[in-house]
Amino acid sequence: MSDYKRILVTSALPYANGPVHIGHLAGVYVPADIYVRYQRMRGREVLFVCGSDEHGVPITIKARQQGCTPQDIVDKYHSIIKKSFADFGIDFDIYSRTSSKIHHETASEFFRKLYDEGKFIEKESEQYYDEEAKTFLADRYIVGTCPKCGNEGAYGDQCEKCGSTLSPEELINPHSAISGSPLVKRKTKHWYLPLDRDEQWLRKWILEDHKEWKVNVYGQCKSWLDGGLLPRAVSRDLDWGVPVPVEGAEGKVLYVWFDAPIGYISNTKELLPDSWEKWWKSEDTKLVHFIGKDNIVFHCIVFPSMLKAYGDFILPDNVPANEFLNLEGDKISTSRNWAVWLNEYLEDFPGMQDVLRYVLTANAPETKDNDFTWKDFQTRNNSELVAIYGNFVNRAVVLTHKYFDGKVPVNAKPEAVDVETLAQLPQIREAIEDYIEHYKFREALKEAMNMARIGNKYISDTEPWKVAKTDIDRTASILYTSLQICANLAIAFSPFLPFSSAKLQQMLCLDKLSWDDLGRAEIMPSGHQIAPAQLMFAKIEDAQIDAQIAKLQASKAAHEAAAKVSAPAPAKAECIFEDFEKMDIRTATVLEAEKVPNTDKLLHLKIDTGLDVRELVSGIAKYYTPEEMVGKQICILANLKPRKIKGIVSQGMILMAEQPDGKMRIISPEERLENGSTIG
Ligand code: B3M
Ligand code: ZN
Repeated sequence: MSDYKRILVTSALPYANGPVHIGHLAGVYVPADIYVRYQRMRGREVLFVCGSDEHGVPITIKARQQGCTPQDIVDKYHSIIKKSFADFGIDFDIYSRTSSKIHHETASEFFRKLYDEGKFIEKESEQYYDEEAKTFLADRYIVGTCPKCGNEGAYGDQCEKCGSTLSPEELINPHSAISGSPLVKRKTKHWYLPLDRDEQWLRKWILEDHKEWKVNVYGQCKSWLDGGLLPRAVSRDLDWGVPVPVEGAEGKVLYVWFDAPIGYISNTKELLPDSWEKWWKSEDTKLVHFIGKDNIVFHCIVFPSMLKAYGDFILPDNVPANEFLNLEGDKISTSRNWAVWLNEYLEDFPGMQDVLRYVLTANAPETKDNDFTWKDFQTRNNSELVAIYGNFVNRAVVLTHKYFDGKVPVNAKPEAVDVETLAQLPQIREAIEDYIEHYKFREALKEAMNMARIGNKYISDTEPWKVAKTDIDRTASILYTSLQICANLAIAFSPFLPFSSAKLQQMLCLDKLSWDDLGRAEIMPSGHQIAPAQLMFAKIEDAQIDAQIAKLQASKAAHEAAAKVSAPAPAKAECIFEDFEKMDIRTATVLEAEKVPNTDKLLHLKIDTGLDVRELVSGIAKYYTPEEMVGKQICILANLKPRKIKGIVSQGMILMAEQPDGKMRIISPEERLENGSTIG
């Protein structure tokens, strides 16, 4: 902190196309909030900026799916996300959004300055185009069959079924997701940020000057830099986003990863129109970006390169990115609904924000991916928060009321054990500070919990309830010491568990918690009145945990059932050529067709097989009307033993292709052949 005057903290702008889940909270927002609360308590000038990221292709896809506008989508999720953050005490100075006017202006001006100064390169490239919908297609808008797993709904960038990363070229039968039409390529012009030109200074700035960055962050940057940087397109052919402010760029917007980080700047500007520049342009501001690991390259390489190209801006001092949090051993996934959504958590565990904050910090994916399990959640609540922290505070406060009318007693008979116990507090303070300054929030929280452990052990060992029978002066000293530890706990936990600290502060009737008091042995003077005990943490019963696990299992089962419906039929047992040869398969043409009365699946057809004219019944009425069938060339199994169906003798069977979900299409030769042509 030494040579900085103020700290600007940003946390990744969540996409406004869904609510936030525990993975977001654990990876980004809780650590950022702990850091900010701590710095504020130390009296430092801090600004904590965030907002919704409201552009990008997935938002437009969701809008299309739901038959509404992208603005409708972002309006909905912006408010859900904003509320979740407020509910969990994530204490932003501003939470704004990138569809705001000020953001559009700021991002647009940013681009324009770089453009005017010739900082971009312009390039024409060939992009996929949908001639029917008259629009260029982002990779997400291209669908086809996955070459790896056969999923027919794979996207041009990824197959969500098997998880493979794809490019549109790899898809089998790629077509537009908008109109279904085949793809054509068209020339289009875009602007690129020539990152290759920045390689030199980026290497020095990161690899030499920021060796202190977290190993996961440093390592990822190093591998990007070692791999060589390429120019990156900063515009897209899309109609949702910040329009490219250049003549002739109609139908083009800034790439979402170009405008989103500028959102940090526009949100600061929105909050502080007159003084935002001191936060972004003066060397004595320390800029820290809290993000998840998938955002590292954008914050460590692309955004710094944009800022440097613009000039005047400071670069981040640190980018403490976290790894991912898994859930019950599985990757958190929105599409599979494998997640704990914050809004749902609060419905099931009202008022228990701090429990989640605690568990997510204690188990934070700081150096590697970590797993959240409901059992661990229950254990940490019951055997740490309830049994240690809550239990200690409760005993100290209840006994103070019992023996001393709720007044901090006089420290009448101190002993070595009290002095030794209190002597540990300043050491813990130092450790917490050191850990937080180095973004090691799990360790810092462990220290705070150790303080509670020390208090709990102290009160158990000294047994003031027993001592009271014979030596009330000694009881007074024990409770005096215990209450001072309680006050220390309220401070130490406050960045991590703000709601519980506020409760404890109220119980102890402390006006304000000040970090400067942490470690002190006489925060509350003798005679200071405290309030009655309140429950700090409640035990979580097995039934509550079982219900959560059942909820997840149900969502997994639903997902698997859905997947089964669309899985291809299993392969049949091997057969020999002679088996196949037995079948007389040939072409035929439908002469007449009508519905079979009183059924909704069957059509009654008269067909010309080249050998004869015959009748058959086929279960295709759901997929073809009689009128559509007349004149169609089909393929039939001609020697199938005749069967009577609804009173009609059906002589043969039409060959159909059936998709896993039941959709059917007739099979016919690529071009019309004579009726009776054999198939084999
Ligand atoms: N919207 C969040 C994400 O990747 C992305 C962050 C932008 S930060 C400028 O989930
Ligand atoms: Zn696949």
